[in-house]
Amino acid sequence: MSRKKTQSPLLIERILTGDKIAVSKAMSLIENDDPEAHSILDSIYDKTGKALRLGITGPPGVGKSTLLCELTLCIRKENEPVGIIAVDPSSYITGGALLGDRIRMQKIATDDGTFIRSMATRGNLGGLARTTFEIADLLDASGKKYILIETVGVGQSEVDIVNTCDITAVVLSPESGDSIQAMKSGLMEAADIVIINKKDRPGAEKLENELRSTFELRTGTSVRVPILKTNALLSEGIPAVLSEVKGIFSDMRKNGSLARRRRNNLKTKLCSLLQYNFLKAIKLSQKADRQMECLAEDVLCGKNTPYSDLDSLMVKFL
Ligand SMILES: Nc1nc2c(ncn2[C@@H]2O[C@H](COP(=O)(O)OP(=O)(O)OP(=O)(O)O)[C@@H](O)[C@H]2O)c(=O)[nH]1
Ligand SMILES: [Mg+2]
Repeated sequence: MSRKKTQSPLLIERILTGDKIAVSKAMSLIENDDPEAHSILDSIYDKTGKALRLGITGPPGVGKSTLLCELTLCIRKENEPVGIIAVDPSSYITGGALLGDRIRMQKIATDDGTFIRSMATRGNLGGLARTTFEIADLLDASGKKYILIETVGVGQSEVDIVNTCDITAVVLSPESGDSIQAMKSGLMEAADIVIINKKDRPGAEKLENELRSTFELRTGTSVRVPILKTNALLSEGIPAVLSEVKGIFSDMRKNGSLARRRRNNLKTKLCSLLQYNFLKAIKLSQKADRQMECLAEDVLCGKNTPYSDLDSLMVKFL
C-alpha cells in the first residue's frame, strides 16, 4: 500500500531535528484535526518508539505536577530531552505547582531540551486519547528520550490515557482521602510503580503499610509493585524514582513485556483512531444523516425501537 506523502517535507525535517516551533505547529495541526496532521504523523512514525513514555496519574492535588517538574529537572541533569503532556491543565492555569512555582517552572519552560504541552479534556469527545497518543508520537520522533504524561486519575478516560504509556506511576499522598479510594479503584491496577508524595505529611508510613498489604492481598505474594516516598517540594526521593523507572523499563525490555505492552497500546490506539474517524465520517455524511432521519422516523411511528436495528445499522455504516 502506498503511503501518503506529506505536503511539508521541510516541516517534517524540522520536527525530526527537535525544532520547537515546528513541533508546536504540528501539534496545533493535530489538535485542530487538520487533514495535514495525518500525513505528518505518517511520515514521522518510523522515527518513533525510542522514548520511554511514563504516565503520571493520581487523585487531584497529590503533587503530580510538582513531582513531574522535579523528575524533569532530574532527567535534564543527565542531558536527556524531555517532552511533557499535561492532560488536564487546570493546575497550570489556576496557579498550581507548575505555574505557582515560577522558579521551578521557568527552569523547565526556558530549557531547550524540554517541551511542554497542556491539553484540555473538555469538549473533546473521544478524541482526547487519540490526540494524546499522536502528540506523544510527535515528541518521540522529535527526539525526546522521556515523555511524561500527567493526568488526574479520576475518570476512566484519563486512566486509559495513562494505560497507553510504557510505565504508569500512580501518585498518592497521605493527606488525600482520595488515596484510599484510589487504592480500591482500578487506578491501582494500572500501577507499575506507586509514589507516596508529601512524605513530610503525617500518615505517609501508614499509607505505605496499607498499600503493601493491599498488594500482598491481591497477589498473594510479597510486594511486586515498588512503592517509593518523595517530598517533591524539597526534591527529596526524586533520583530514586528516576532510577526505579529506568530499572523497570530495562527489565521490561529484557523480559519482553515492553513489546507486549506496546502491542496492546497500539491496539488501543488503533481502536481509538477507528472510533474517532468512524464517528466523524458518520457526522459528516449527508447520506448517513438521511438514514438516521429515516430510522428516527421508523422509531417514532412505532415500526422499530432504537435498539432493534443496531446490527443492521452497523453493517450499513461499516
Ligand atoms: N507538603 C508538601 N506539599 C507538596 C508536595 N508536593 C506538592 N505539594 C503541594 O501540593 C499542592 C498541589 O501540588 P500539584 O503539583 O499542583 O498537585 P497535582 O497533583 O498536580 O494537582 P492537580 O493537577 O490539580 O490534580 C501544591 O501546593 C504543591 O506545592 C510535597 O511533597 N509536600
Ligand atoms: Mg497537576
